[in-house]
Amino acid sequence: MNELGDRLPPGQQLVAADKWPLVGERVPSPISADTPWALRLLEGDRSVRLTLDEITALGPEEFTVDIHCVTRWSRLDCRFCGVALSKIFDFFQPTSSSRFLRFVAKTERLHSTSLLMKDALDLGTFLATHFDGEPLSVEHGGPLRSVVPGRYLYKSLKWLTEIEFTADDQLGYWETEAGYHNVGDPWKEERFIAASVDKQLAARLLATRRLDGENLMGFAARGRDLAGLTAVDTILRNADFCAANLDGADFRRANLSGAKLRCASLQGATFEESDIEGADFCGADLRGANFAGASMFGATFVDRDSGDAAVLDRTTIIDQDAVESLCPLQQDFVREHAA
Ligand SMILES: Nc1nc2c(c(=O)[nH]1)N[C@H]1C(S)=C(S)[C@@H](COP(=O)(O)O)O[C@H]1N2
Ligand SMILES: [Mo]
Repeated sequence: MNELGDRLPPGQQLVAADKWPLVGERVPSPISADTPWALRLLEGDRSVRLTLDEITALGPEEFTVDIHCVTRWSRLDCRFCGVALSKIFDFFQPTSSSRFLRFVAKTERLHSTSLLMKDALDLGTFLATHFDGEPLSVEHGGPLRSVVPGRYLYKSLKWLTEIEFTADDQLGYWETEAGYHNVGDPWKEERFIAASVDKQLAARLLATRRLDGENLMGFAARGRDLAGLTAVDTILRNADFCAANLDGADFRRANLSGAKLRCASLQGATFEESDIEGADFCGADLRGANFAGASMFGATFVDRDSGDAAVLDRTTIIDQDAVESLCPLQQDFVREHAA
């Protein structure tokens, strides 16, 4: 246990006090000045529209909550203002035939996420309109976002425009696209569903060391000798390369979000333009590795508890703004060793 006692879930680290990273979509669909934001509540063929003022009139409250992103950063004591979901329930009175909630965003891809109604209520879900006393900024989901305390932040939807009450669960965007766990309890580290890559395909790919363009979420290659591997444009979310030999590997534009590369040998490997958010490089040998253009929120290089520390030196290339996006402890470590 660390000095934060029981407030930081396993595998999470704190962002700098003044930082709130942006994840996922950055903007809602354009809204015209003459159509004010509205929230549609929907069950079967019954629907009700509420304006922001009507939502606020249901009883505004303050909520101070900790947020935990699946890419391993957390932010404590976030001060929101908004309306409890329970008040929306009291107002709309969904029937007993609905068990799930589907939150839908006003964005181009109609981003959505779903939850059990009971869980949403038990966790104290609310609809936020303000953050730190100011209207919630557009990039963080203003004018209206849902916040589900006690779940990874992908369950908290930016630019909320519809809540549908349904009998059956309909998986959301990240849950289908990224394989994120449909519950997402940070205390149980429910980050990803267990994806399994076809065994024969995996064996063939491991033999040829050519993974380019494949979709290999959760790929298991712990301890393998894969020097010179190519994985350009490969989806390797949550893959396990712990202690593997990946010297000279080519991970350009690969998605290695949440991947485990602990104690891997990665001398001269390239991660240019890749997504390594929440990836674990603790204890990995990163001499000569190139991270130019990589997105690396929440990536870890040193593990304070186990002492596993990546080997970085002046030949390790990491962009300055990528270093700044790391959590403080990781930043200090990378600054001290690289560059
Ligand atoms: N509409 C919408 N909501 C979304 C997302 C998104 O891409 N679109 N991403 C989710 C994810 S994965 C996270 S971690 C949080 C990020 O919120 P933030 O950008 O305010 O930190 O929003 C969640 N809600
Ligand atoms: Mo996320």
